[in-house]
Amino acid sequence: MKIDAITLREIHVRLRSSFETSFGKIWERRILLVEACSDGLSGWGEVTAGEGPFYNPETTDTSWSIFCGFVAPLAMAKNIEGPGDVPALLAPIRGHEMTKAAFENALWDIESQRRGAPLASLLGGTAREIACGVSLGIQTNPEALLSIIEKELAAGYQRIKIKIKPGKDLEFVAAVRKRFPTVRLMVDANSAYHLEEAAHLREFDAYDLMMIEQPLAWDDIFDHAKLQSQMRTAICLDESIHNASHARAAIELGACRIINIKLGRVGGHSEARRVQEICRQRSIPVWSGGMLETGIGRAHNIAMSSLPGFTLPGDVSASQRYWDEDIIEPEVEVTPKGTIVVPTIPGLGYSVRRKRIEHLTVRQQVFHAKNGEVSVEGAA
Ligand code: OSB
Ligand code: MG
Repeated sequence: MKIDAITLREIHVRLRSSFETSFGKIWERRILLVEACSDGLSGWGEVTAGEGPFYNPETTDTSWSIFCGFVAPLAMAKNIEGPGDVPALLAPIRGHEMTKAAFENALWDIESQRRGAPLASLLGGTAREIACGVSLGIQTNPEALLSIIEKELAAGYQRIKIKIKPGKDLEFVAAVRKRFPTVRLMVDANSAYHLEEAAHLREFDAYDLMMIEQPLAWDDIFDHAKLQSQMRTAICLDESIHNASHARAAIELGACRIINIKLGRVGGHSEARRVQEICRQRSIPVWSGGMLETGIGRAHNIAMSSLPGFTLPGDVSASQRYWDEDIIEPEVEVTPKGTIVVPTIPGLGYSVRRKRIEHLTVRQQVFHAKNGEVSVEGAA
């Protein structure tokens, strides 16, 4: 697989409604897209980093810098067999998983077209549809949250996740449980609590939650194990799991009973499959998280979610919940029973709306490989 060119773009897109987590509120997204070209085929990946270093250390700007300075030059320096070789190729770059994932995933898109096989089956996926849930940002009051939940349940979504933080937690959960006694419900704290608050966190045990996601520090595993031993509700790790060895450590220490796999956070499809496999061998259910992606990142999440072991509804939902107009067509839609049908055509399974992407682009850089030399075009 010879890489002829790579284009890195930054697009600006506005969310249909603001999204608030324990680390802040956002409305406008600055997203990097990677397009790789090989043998006349083009493949796409999305960097899932946030605008600021609040979920993990990566940001749109650090990703731009690492991609241009290190990922693109390494990627074009050597001939690789296929996308499965990318983790080893990029291993000298420590961290920056989301930046590396965008490149590796673009090559999976190409590989899937080259082989004429749908991306999902190329990865080993078998599910024909995936189960969908929604992730709801922190609301001003429980009433506002209840009316949003009513709407999402009417649309068919199979489980509700609500964001929590100290002061905006039990009261909201209690209100939701009272109004919707049987709904599949979970909470996501995005690292807003400390082990010293274990007694407070134990109060969540009264609400029959599927799980509490990432209650403690973003880089912790050990304290989560201590907390899990003190509460009945299953802990699900998100931020703490960057690779398969973290997943193994967390499971063996008893730090979680469920893992949220995010394709960007673990560095791409290859590592996501390894995490999935480790969890499957140990009967730990997994599900796909989301990072407010455009259709390109979403299409990759859908393919990943078709792997065995993705037995719980994920945060992968319809394009319409995020954007007035997505950058793929058709847009991602959810069936009345709350599923997304996994595409069966080669590649991403959706076509990329190049004109729209060009319209949204604020900067781009193109890397060309010619006779073993890399030439660069565009403004940084
Ligand atoms: O923790 O899962 C998270 C969004 C941004 C950063 C972190 C998270 C989220 C979400 C949104 O929960 C999921 C989505 O709808 O894409
Ligand atoms: Mg989370």
